[in-house]
Amino acid sequence: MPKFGPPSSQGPASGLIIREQAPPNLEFPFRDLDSRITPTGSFYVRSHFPTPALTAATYGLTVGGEVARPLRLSLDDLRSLPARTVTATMECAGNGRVFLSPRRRGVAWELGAVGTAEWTGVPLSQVLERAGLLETAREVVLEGADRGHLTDPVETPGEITYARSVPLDKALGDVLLAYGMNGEPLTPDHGFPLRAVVPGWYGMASVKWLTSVTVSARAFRGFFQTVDYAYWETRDGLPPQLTPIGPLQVKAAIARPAPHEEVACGVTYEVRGAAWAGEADVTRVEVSVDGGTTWEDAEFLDPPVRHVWRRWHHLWRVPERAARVTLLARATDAEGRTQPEAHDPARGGYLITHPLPVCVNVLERSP
Ligand SMILES: Nc1nc2c(c(=O)[nH]1)N[C@H]1C(S)=C(S)[C@@H](COP(=O)(O)O)O[C@H]1N2
Ligand SMILES: [Mo]
Repeated sequence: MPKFGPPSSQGPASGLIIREQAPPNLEFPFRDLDSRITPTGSFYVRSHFPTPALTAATYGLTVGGEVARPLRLSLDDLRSLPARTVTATMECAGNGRVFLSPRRRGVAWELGAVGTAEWTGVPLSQVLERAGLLETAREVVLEGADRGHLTDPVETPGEITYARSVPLDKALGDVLLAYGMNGEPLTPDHGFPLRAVVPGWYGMASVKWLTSVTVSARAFRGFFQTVDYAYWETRDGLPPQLTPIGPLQVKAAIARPAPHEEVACGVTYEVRGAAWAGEADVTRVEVSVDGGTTWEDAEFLDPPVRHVWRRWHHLWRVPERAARVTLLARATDAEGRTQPEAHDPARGGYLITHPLPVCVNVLERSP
């Protein structure tokens, strides 16, 4: 494991799709999916506010709330604790939004607001143990150093920070306070010097530029937990309630062919993609090359690893004549959960897990 020095001065690799210049919202061109680990320079960036300028020397993490011993930890303190490296897939809850009709508010992600990295850091449980949880502890609120004044869809009371909570059992389970990404210090856009990584959850929970951990006795109801990153849930005979988004939902995505790619007729084409889920393993991926009428099993290229996507492929006999073809993929997890046929409007612009159509042009002559 290399030493974690200052952040690399290197910006994102060329080739990320700019969805928003400032703050940086950059998409991985999903057709480029090759390795199981996404190189850091190709990893999507989703930021609500400008990247805060933090330095390793002055950085501090405060730990407070329902704890016996509030703490302030420097980066060196954190690096001196026993480290762990975990591989986890992270997906933005709005990934695939551009496929929704009618259009939804939010960044117009196509397929690439998702990636997989090796994260190195300290388990949150270790830090909470040091602080000593009180009986009243129920949630852990993670707060970043980035801030801004929002006016849409509601006006915030001046500047607010980016903050999200995780329930106590998840916080004590596998949440990591990460200072390393793919064997290097975090880059500024990915949260230098410290971020949370909440494996198996949508990306919004993995708070970047983490500066405070507050143990709370009550459910946190901040902006990014209620107004944003929530969906309408109906249960127990009650009217619909806005519920914070949490675990990843099972999903397969097609990397190749890319939408609107031109494919030569009569060839055997290697359809490739990845599939992921929340806490359970993905156990099956099916592909349709006729718009969903018939499905065939794809073959996995990776073994199952908890919280990590599995790449898959499927050999497609492309029609002999010019045609417009719609490909679809759908995954199933070890608990038998699969993807819905259509997007549930109760999910708004999030949790877009119905099979997304990849329409391609089959050409008579090689493109
Ligand atoms: N402090 C802070 N943390 C944040 C965000 C943010 O805007 N500010 N965006 C969240 C969202 S919505 C996602 S999808 C992930 C993206 O992480 P990445 O930019 O490293 O890919 O970070 C999450 N953590
Ligand atoms: Mo996100």
